[in-house]
Amino acid sequence: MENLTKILSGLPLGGLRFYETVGSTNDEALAWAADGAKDLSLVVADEQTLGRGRLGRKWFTPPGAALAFSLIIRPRGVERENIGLFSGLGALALVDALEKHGIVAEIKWPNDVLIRRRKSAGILAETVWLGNEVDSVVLGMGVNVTFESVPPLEGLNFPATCIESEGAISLPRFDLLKNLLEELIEWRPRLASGELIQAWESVLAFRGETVRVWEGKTEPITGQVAGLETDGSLRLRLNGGEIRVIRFGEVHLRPL
Ligand code: BT5
Repeated sequence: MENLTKILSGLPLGGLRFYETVGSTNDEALAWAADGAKDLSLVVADEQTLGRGRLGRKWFTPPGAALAFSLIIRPRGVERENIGLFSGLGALALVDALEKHGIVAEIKWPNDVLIRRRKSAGILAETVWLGNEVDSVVLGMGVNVTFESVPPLEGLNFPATCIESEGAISLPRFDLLKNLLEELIEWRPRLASGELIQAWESVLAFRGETVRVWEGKTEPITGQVAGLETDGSLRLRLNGGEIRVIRFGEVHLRPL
């Protein structure tokens, strides 16, 4: 914790809580948000025993191997109408931070960061509502750093990797966290500017390639990844050339 506090000391965090072991940093952050946490309060864990993905899926975070954190954001101004862009903001911040360390990464829509087409990070953004108003967004991110962080093959719905496998043996995870948060804080004022969407689109995985997308339990739609809408929805070009917009929700995307 001392080391982490020191590394993050230059950042304008609202607060910092570190756990050696926790169920889920998102759960801790949701509880803290309900308890009045300030904007940019951060929950970090060394190990998660109940790490969550979307739709109740599990996220694997063994001790000492990964980055697992949740950032509490109190949206203000135009951010309030653009909360759907926060997971893209997190993904882009990670891609930019990795680039600084010479690692090329891409964003698999909607919420994964891939290195060499394998999943190295997942994002779970959860919104706390007060009536019709957004109270806070909890931006949870799990990043695989060392070999031990990569889950066993069985139970994986997409191939996984970690930063260490990609040649960055000497990238300490809390330094990466600092870089990621710096990028995120720098991008945040441009959340709704169109610039973020442009940057996100430029690192979109499978761009121009044919993929299959499942929305809920329906039959998959096949099309080419054409880009993003201004709200972060995915544009898919169908066989006839027509564009189909896929919104966030219960979606899965796979290369063909
Ligand atoms: C995600 O869900 O990718 C979002 C993961 C968010 C995790 C962070 S960690 C900090 C914070 N606290 C939490 O409790 N959660 C957030 P989804 O797209 O549903 O992908 C989940 C699927 O990814 C699982 O069903 C597995 O197949 C696979 N998976 C699980 N752990 C993995 C890992 N460490 N690396 C790669 N794939 C993994």
